[in-house]
Amino acid sequence: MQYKELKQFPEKFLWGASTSAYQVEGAVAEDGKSPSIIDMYEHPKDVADFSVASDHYHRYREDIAMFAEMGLKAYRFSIAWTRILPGGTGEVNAKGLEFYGNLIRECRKYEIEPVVTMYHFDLPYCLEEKGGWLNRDTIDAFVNYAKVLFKHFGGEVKYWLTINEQNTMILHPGAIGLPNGGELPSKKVMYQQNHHMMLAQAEVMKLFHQMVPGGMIGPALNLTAMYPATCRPEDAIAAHNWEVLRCWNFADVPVYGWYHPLAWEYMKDRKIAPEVTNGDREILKNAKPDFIAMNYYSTATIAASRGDASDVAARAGDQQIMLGEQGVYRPAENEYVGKTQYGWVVDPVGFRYTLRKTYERYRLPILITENGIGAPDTLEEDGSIHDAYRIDFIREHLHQMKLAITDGVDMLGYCPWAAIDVVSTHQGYRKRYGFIYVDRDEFELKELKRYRKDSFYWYQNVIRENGKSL
Ligand code: BGP
Repeated sequence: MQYKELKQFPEKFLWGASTSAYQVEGAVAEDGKSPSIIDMYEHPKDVADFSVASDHYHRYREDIAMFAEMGLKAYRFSIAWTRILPGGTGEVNAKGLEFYGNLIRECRKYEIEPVVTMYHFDLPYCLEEKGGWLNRDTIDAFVNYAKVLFKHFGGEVKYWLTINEQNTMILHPGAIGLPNGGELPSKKVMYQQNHHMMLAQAEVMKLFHQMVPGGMIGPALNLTAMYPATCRPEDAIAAHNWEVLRCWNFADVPVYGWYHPLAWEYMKDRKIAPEVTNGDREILKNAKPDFIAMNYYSTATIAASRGDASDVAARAGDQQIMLGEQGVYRPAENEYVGKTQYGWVVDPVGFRYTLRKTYERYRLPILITENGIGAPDTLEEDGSIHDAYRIDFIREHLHQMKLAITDGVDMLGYCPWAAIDVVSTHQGYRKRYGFIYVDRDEFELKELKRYRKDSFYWYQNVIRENGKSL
């Protein structure tokens, strides 16, 4: 659709930026925090671990002052479950409450809306030892954790995200690492874990609406529209297969209260459907999100399966690299889009396409909770960082978002990845995303000084003019 005039961004649009606890905070063993599964990973030897990260735990005041200078209206961060409840459940750690209370108040001081992710990959390790998400007790533990958060912060935080990228955790378990020496669980096990996460999420959304009237809560999913590799009907079916299994199956459950019908049949056929206990359907039916949070990085292009082992790529993938599945789909190349140096497809038009599809399916407002480009930025001698590629990337995505708004998609805000440089799970500090540069190398911490990148000033201007000239 072409328009004579584009709509403008809404008045109260949440111009923000994101981080997650384990990637930004550091201080992994301070003030009573217990280890999470992330802390127990075997990291690739050439990648920094997360023990100091960007030292946000000690420097959040300085960081939030810079976010305020950039003009952020929202800051999306995650709370580390292991700081609040070091035992996973049970005793509350006052120091943990104090840290996030301070962080929230610091945001409020500058009229920055805190957007809180309750769980961003970092399950308490003590719960993992008891079976993690395969153990139904973890559902109760998550609900109990949520109760603590809503009680203490429900009055000060309006926007909440339940679980970050449940679809990445389930479909690309290796992409976020595994506990020490861990082996990849079977699909049957993964879909059972998924079911328990879904139940936990539903219970938490219901609880939230009782405890935080006027607040808004939703799942944060990694959504990626799929293109068929050609107009061959079999390619279109394969693209649909994978879009359903990778994306819609994870959003249908919180919104409609049950699995996507195609995904359910797929799981049953392969004997990987979860065991459903009496009462589970009720729990899923009785909860609803207020919005959909979307992490968008790329689209993917999909061809029909050949039905043999060649459908599955030999290399290990990450969350944006599609691997293929025999009898379901195989990944294909798309000559119309670019790629980052890490092989992630760059597709701003695909962003509009994904927004349209998501809104069409769910008719709920959408909050972008991640979008961005990873690159090895260079700190110049004069303290500048010329990240024109990041400005181009975000500008083009924002323009497409404006078109989506004009198409009629209800957008709440845009929180790209990342507010400040954070550790990338696979590439450490060699792959940066922030508007603010953190001066540290993979293993040399230096002074962790902060520098404003060119994109910092550019985004500041976008926010100042509420995206008018995009
Ligand atoms: C998303 C995760 C983020 C972040 C981002 C960039 O999937 O939710 O936590 O890691 O991807 O990923 P990477 O650092 O692997 O480039």
